[in-house]
Amino acid sequence: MTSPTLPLVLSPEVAEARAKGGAIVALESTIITHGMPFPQNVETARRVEAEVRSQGATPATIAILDRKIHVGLTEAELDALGQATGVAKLSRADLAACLATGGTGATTVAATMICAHLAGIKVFATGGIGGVHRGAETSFDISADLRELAETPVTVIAAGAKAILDLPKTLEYLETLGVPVIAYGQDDFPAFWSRASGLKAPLRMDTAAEIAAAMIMRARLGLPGGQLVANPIPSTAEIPRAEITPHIEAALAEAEAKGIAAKAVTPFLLQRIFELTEGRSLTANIELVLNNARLGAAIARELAAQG
Ligand code: PSU
Ligand code: MN
Repeated sequence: MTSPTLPLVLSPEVAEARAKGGAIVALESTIITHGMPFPQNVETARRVEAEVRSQGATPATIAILDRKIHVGLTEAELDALGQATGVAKLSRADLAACLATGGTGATTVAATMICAHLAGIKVFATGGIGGVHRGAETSFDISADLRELAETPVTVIAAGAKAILDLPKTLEYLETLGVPVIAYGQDDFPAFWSRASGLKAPLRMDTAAEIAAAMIMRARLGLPGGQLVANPIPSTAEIPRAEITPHIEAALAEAEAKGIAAKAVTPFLLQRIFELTEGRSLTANIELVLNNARLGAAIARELAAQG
């Protein structure tokens, strides 16, 4: 299905779910192209989609192919994307240029939120969001994901922000932007590979129904923007903070020594931590994404029922 005004292509499954007012969960593609190695990236993307379906919702993986925003990818498209080299990492600033010039692009959290909103999708599950990088007071490296949460009405489920970031500054910045940060089922703001960050999240909710109700109320009040739901990694999959911290420090020092900057920072750090943990960080990453997909489906079902 193609809309006449927007370069938007919905997969048949997503188009059908939208027509019925069914629960839909958007999924990003940067995690596939820049966040995980092949073939685990494609396997994970498939498992995440299957998880969403098994929870009674429709998955919508988003990417830019052939001058169109694809919302819901075919098996062949997903496979090709997972193996392609030179795919652009698209944030808010890059989206229109990629569409206009015909490049292949993977959407980050910010760009996925924009595309999901254009497609009428209100819930998006991912791994971790971008945030305020350590040393941001000199580098100015603050992910565009944060401002997107303040502008675009999509609820994003993530396992917190990666511990490679400056988590206190990330929380401060989200507060400044007026973004609700909701820890799911615990008081602590989770730290991606670890359940706890030692920082209390501003808000806590224990059910998908409350999260959906808060989102509906936010829209009713005319407040722009979305919500960040910080869902802790399952305890069976977590890497305790003490264990991951030295690897994070090593990866950060290497990034600095090599002069890695801008968009390359997050993919570089993820890849180095994968190597330093001998793959454990990837196993944890996969489990937390699946966990977020489950909660995303539950929130999407509640929204479909309450909204
Ligand atoms: N979290 C992951 N893997 C990833 C990312 C986040 O577990 O690959 C990606 C997301 O697409 C996020 C982006 O939007 O990294 C943030 O990049 P930056 O820090 O350059 O804004
Ligand atoms: Mn950045």
